[in-house]
Amino acid sequence: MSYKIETIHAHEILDSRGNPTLNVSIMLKDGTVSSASVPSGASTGIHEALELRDGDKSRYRGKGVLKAVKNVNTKIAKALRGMDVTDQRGIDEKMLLLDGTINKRKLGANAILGVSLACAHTAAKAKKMPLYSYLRLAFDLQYKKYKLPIATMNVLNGGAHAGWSLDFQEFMIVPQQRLFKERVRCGAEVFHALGDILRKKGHSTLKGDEGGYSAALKKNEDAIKLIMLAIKKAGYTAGKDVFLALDPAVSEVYVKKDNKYRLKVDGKYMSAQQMIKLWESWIKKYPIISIEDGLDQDDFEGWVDMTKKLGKDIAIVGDDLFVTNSARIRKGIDMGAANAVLIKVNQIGSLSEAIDAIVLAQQFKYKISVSHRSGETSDTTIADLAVAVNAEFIKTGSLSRSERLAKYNRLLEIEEEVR
Ligand code: 2PG
Ligand code: MG
Repeated sequence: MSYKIETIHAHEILDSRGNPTLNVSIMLKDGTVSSASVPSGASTGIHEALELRDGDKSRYRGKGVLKAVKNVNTKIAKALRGMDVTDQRGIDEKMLLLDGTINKRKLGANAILGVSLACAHTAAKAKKMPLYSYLRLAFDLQYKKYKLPIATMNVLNGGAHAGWSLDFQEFMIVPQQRLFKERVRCGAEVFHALGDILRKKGHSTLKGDEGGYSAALKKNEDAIKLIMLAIKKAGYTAGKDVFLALDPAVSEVYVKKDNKYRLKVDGKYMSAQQMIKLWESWIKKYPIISIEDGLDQDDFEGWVDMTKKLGKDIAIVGDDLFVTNSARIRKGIDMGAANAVLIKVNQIGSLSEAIDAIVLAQQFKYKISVSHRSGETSDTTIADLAVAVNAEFIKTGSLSRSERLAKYNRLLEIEEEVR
């Protein structure tokens, strides 16, 4: 059986926000074809790999990705033609060499990632394996069984994902039922109960980028209070059936010159110490099990302090802090910053590097949350990736919007297969 790559083809498609991104398909000599699409963030970390956009204001407000598409269809296609598609590491390494920069600015992390993901999909198909088990084979991952991740579901959107209706970006519910399908059901029921409550109180029930409600509330904390009500109204017990998780994404509200955080909704201007105190008080009041990006992306010292104070009780998740980058994760491990890592494949730009980041984090007992981006497509790779690496968590938005539900629905399918 030959797994030789015959053609690689990229083209522009649109993501869930109506901005261009890449779809890449790969065909093997034997005719096997599969494809993958690349996600895109809004509250991007400054240390992420470079997402190559055209900057030509006459198309898509400068957001076109024709340069990245061209890089795939010419340089990358030429370099990879004839390679064995199951040699995922060899393929990723070849692209990294071809690019030759630290942040993938030459070819674009979006171009490289599109090919990297499409290779995995095509290889899995050629081998007639589900992607989650193919990934274990491709990266020689030695986990014993398959377990479905716990989903952290973003039912109230704020920050850069919802026109700054709230300062903090993501208010998530974390259903803890035994089966994934029960967790999805619970999530959907709480989500709809929250809609009823918002409607009754005269708030908007329009949705933000990740499919959660985006009501403009008087205080950031009101979001949590309403979610607590919704959990009860849906017939569940907070702190038993359903817990809470936050991604305040505070790099977005950090003011460097003053070393402070501006909370417009609360009318406050806070130091790192005050932010930690705020999280501490919320953890005492509410069943919060995880806080992501609770301090700025470059404040490693602050993160160490926050981890010392809160890390025994909850997951302290580094997203913009780590950007799925093994060197930054290594620094965090050495210093004692955070105890969990958010994994976004497009932050680093290749599947191999994302897997390396996961394996490193797991060696040091950091928890893993595999994550979508706020700009998504119907691509479901992250669902399979979460299962492949035994991730504790997956973060893939609310219980609405097809691009979010595609991942939940894929996990429902996987559960049926592995149970
Ligand atoms: C985050 C993500 C995904 P974005 O901050 O964790 O929820 O947002 O993709 O906009 O960076
Ligand atoms: Mg985040």
